[in-house]
Amino acid sequence: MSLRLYAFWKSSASWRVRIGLHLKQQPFELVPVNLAAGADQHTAEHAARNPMRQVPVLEVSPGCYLSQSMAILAWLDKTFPEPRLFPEDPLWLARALQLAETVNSGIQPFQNRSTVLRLEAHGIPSAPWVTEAIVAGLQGLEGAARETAGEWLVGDALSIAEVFLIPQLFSARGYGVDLSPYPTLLRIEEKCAVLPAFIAARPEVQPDAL
Ligand SMILES: N[C@@H](CCC(=O)N[C@@H](CS)C(=O)NCC(=O)O)C(=O)O
Repeated sequence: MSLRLYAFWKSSASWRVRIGLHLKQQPFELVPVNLAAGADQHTAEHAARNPMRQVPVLEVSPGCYLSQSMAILAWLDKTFPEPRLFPEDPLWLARALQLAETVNSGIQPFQNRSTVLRLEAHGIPSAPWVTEAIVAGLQGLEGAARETAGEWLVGDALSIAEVFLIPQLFSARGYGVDLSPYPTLLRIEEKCAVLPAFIAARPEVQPDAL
């Protein structure tokens, strides 16, 4: 199967999918979509792949495009079951989704480039607003993780919770957020940092890194 990933090196949602692909050891062709200077996400070609004009998009067969990192990761997990990222047990699955969704719907949309541009178009300085949203989200995430974590964020197995956590911590640092109040999240980040799949997915080693 030949997979093609449309992504931007700095995009946290693209980063999640890169982690998933590397964990599943699936080779893929990377097609950079420059969200910054080129605003490539707004071209007609990209809008045809994803009407939301966002990355990531995974082309799973010629002309068959998946968007939304959670949906892409769910497809990957069903298609390439090892290592499992969506726990089988209903309660553990709900816990993993709870943590991943805290990032996906509770933090990242507030820091997204289009949100920042919209705030600024309305004359609202974006940085303090985004930072507040990140801090509130990380507090929620740390609180939940203290309940669910074992060796990893959800019990003793790596899951989508880590896949969503790692890019979010990087974005938080970009906004100068103090991460010391989140020891559980930092402990897990340290464990992920030495795994080859997480290393290969880092933004600075992507071919389109500026
Ligand atoms: N929930 C979506 C979020 C996708 C998203 O927000 N992508 C950002 C980059 S991280 C994007 O493409 N932004 C384009 C823009 O803001 O113009 C997912 O998980 O895939």
